[in-house]
Amino acid sequence: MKSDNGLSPAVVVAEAARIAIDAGLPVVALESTIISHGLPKPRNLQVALELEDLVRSGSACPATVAVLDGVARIGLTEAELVRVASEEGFRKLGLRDLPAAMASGASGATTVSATAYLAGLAGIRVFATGGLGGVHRDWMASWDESADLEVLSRCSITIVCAGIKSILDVPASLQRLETLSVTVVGYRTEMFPGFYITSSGEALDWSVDTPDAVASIMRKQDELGISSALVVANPVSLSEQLDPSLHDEVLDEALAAAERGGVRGQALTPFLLDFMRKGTSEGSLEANLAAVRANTALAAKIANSWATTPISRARVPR
Ligand code: PSU
Ligand code: MN
Repeated sequence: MKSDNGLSPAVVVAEAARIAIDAGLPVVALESTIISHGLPKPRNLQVALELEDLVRSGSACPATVAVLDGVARIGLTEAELVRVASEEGFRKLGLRDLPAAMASGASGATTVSATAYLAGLAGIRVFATGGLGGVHRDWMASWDESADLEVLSRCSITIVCAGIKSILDVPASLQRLETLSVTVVGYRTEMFPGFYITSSGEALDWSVDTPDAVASIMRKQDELGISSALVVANPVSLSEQLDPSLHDEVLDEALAAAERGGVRGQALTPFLLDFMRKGTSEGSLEANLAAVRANTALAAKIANSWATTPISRARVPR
């Protein structure tokens, strides 16, 4: 059964987002796992609301994505954002989890993989997050590679991020993105960002300086019929990065603690992020937030460059 816009009734696009998408206005998708599993309560709710406001003040329509009571929602009300930020037992849903969660009426936050897929279904082309998932540092033994990477190889989405989370094996993750034919461009940088830190030390092949330049690449993807993601890697500023030596020191402790505790699978990334936050007296949290804010603001600019109806000719619906 399909509704008017061709989507299943279990996939609901909020009215403001639907109007904006249909009118070709700028829209930015936001993921919810960073809210439910990546940030501490109650700060996470403030951040969820702040990110949506940042998109609006960048003249674009925000659409945070989550699954609530078995319904995939693209665009949440404030009450729904409160559920994502505070409900106990809220699950973490990658793309493969969506059918099971929806069939059982479960609620959960969507990761980059699930968000990219659902945003694409709804016709949203631009998405902002903090740091992508990637290959974990013990990948040769654990085979733990985030589904984010493979899903980005088959979703037509432009994702603005501060690189790959530095708790991961960044060179291996970049190698996987190359194998998967995902285009990666630095935003005003020749070096791939390091999530909490400005540079990962890995060089990039391509760099752009303006939102219009990103939109030009998106148009070329379409002209070529390429339906994989475009990763726009936007580094956290030097003044807002986590001290790199503190980063390396605490990360070693975090990885050792995860190993000792046998933390694996979906729990590993949230465990490492939380360990980093505590071990850096919230320094990693501030760097993470600086990155997400900057990525969200840049995503709004890219959505404006991409939109067929510039915002000056129509107001963003609320
Ligand atoms: N960016 C952040 N914090 C996060 C995430 C991204 O700044 O918590 C989330 C995203 O939802 C991403 C997920 O998809 O972490 C990756 O989890 P895993 O490594 O288990 O695939
Ligand atoms: Mn994993």
